Amino acid sequence: METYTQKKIAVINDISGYGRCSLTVAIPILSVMGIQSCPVPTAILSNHTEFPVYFFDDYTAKMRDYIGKWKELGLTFDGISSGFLGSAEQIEIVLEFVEHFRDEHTHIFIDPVMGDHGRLYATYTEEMCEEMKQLVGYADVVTPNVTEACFLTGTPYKDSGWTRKELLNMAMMLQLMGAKSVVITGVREGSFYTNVVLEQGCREASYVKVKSAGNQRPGTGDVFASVLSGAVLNGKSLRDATEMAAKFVRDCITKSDELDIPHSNGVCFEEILGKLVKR
Ligand code: PXL
Repeated sequence: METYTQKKIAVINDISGYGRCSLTVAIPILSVMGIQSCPVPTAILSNHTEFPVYFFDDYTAKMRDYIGKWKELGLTFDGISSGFLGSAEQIEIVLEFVEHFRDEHTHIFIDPVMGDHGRLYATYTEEMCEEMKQLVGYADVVTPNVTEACFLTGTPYKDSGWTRKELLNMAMMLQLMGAKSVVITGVREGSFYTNVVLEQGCREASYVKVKSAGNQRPGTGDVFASVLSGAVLNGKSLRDATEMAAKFVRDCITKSDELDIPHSNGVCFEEILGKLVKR
């Protein structure tokens, strides 16, 4: 059994060469927060799928061999996070990974990257939705956006006009599916984005409101999930971690608009990464 004082997280996510999302966001953010990130690639893309064309190489067939070596080496992790998954079988692989590597201290972060603006991503199938419902049951923290929360709970989607009661109901449904704590991200409330935080054992949610700084962009969910997992591993409460993540995303959007970064290029988080440095 290894013993390290620095925290380590296995990051199960894709690598997209252009557009700033998934691993190209997670690794630098976790590093600057003082955490060792250990990627498990799920797919290799030339760029994310919100561009009109993309090359997509599914890594499912290789993942069990890749993970098998980690098992042989007896590696251990303080955290496991999963993001974009490219096939239904891959979701099974993540379930197996969690079953094998978790112990009573491991934090499991499941970001059910399925879609946005009421629609599933181009690569997402019905079968994957069903598998994802199971994976959510293993989460210590699940971080869906509103679209994903709707797909997971069978709730009709709407762009705006969510009541707190409706949001709390969705978060409770996700807990009934097995997730310990739930953070529903980026709910538009007037000129604010609200994040609904329902912690394990709580009957009431807390609502982390951050003034909107501009439109959400591709990859903001990945930035949010990375900061949140890093902050929780560094000992912050889920509410404080949510606030840190939401404010960092807001600042990324402000900076990207200031620098006139095209929408599809995501957020230029690199410019303000220093704000996350662990002191
Ligand atoms: O940001 C989520 C994400 C991750 N990975 C890939 C994506 C997207 C969103 O479009 O296409 C490949």
